[in-house]
Amino acid sequence: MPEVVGSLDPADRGLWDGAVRVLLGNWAGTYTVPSRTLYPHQWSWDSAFHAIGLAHVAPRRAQLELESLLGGAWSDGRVPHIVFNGSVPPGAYFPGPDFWRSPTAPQAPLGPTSGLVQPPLHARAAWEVFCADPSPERGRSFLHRVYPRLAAQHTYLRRHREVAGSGLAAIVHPWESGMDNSPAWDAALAALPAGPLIPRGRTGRRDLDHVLRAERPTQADYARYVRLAEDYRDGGYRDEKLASTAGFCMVDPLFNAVLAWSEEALADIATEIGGDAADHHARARAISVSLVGRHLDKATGQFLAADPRTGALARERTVGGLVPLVMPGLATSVVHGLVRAATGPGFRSGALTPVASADITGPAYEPARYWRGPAWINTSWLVWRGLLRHARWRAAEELREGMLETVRGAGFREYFDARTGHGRGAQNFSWTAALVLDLLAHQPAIDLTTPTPPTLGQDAVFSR
Ligand code: 2M8
Repeated sequence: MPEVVGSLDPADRGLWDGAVRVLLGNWAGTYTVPSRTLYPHQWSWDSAFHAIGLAHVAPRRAQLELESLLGGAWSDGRVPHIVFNGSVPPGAYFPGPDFWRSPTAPQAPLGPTSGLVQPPLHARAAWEVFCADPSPERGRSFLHRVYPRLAAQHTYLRRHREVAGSGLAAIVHPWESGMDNSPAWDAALAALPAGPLIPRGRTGRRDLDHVLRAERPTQADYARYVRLAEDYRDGGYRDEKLASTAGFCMVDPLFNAVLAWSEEALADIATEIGGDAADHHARARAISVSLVGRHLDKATGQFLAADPRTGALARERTVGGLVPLVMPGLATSVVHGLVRAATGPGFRSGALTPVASADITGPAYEPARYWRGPAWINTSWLVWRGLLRHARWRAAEELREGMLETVRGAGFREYFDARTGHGRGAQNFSWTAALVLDLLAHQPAIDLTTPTPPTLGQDAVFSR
């Protein structure tokens, strides 16, 4: 039994056990499905979150989760956003393996995968899995195995997605952001030709069989997603056209902040296994400098997405603009602005709530619809880690408690109404469960009932 479990109070012990049950129920042999019904395959950044949670209860499973995903990597280094499970009926998820036709792409592996990517959290997850492993030898041999593939994942982003020497990586589809129908993509999507509507049913959308229509992307959005994915597929999943004006191309603050954070983790991994960390540190810093230079909106203190071809910033404020808190090298004034935005009325409806996915006070806010307002545990967790990084103990503890309170009230749902805490989307959702384990494993740095936070070093918070 992990040490932390003994120190939990009985209510949290129940929450811990519930989270473990969800992860056991969703375990598929070498990885965890995000949801048995809605997402019956392996998803890329989901597996990184799963591994971070599993590390506290089943270190070997945490390793397997990451290694099975990396086993689906393409020869150009890209880690696909979905690795399909051949034993799941092909029509169970749309767009399924037949749609992506990955075996026809020369860079793809033998097994069916998608050709898109997702936020590269994997090196960070690998490092956390190593740190939590009670057997340093087993952990180190895991790092030796995964380092080359993690480094190749970053090389793919640098070689094929980098925006002119900035260190920043562009995404070519909203699915690559992980925040599929975020308002940040509205203008870019509206400028694209609409594809045919996708029917619901055996050959079309399956999500609406499992989740309320009002909680999922609209038909119009879906038609554009599918059209864009088809175009990328029909172009052989090549990225040379990134500089052309056709298609979707955006620089997402969340994606790049996670890239910088993972690049730092690659530096730690390289050091641990006797490699050279200097390049990784330099890249992490370069991403941070470019993101601050080009994407920081000084008026609101938060980061905005932009089309790198025109430099035009998307005006919509979303949780993605707060996640740069995890990056290295931020000036105090930048941290200050981010903390103000992350704790203000745009993203928190009360002290003890998670972070809304889109500005609650903004015109695009929709309380129930997917990434257009509901609070998600994974993005809230990223903001929480950012707050810890910058020693904002009280704000971090309020957010940690807000996430836990929301899950205590509504269960391990996929997302939650940011104002009422009402559960939305899939039930028994894996990353919610995994990250609850991580939240519970971190004992609070402060007691919220004390008026002034004590000064603690960051190491004290992360000691286990
Ligand atoms: C959601 O995205 C998929 C497409 O990739 C979908 O809606 O069908 C997003 O929330 C994404 O971030 C997540 O990785 C995936 C699986 O949980 O579901």
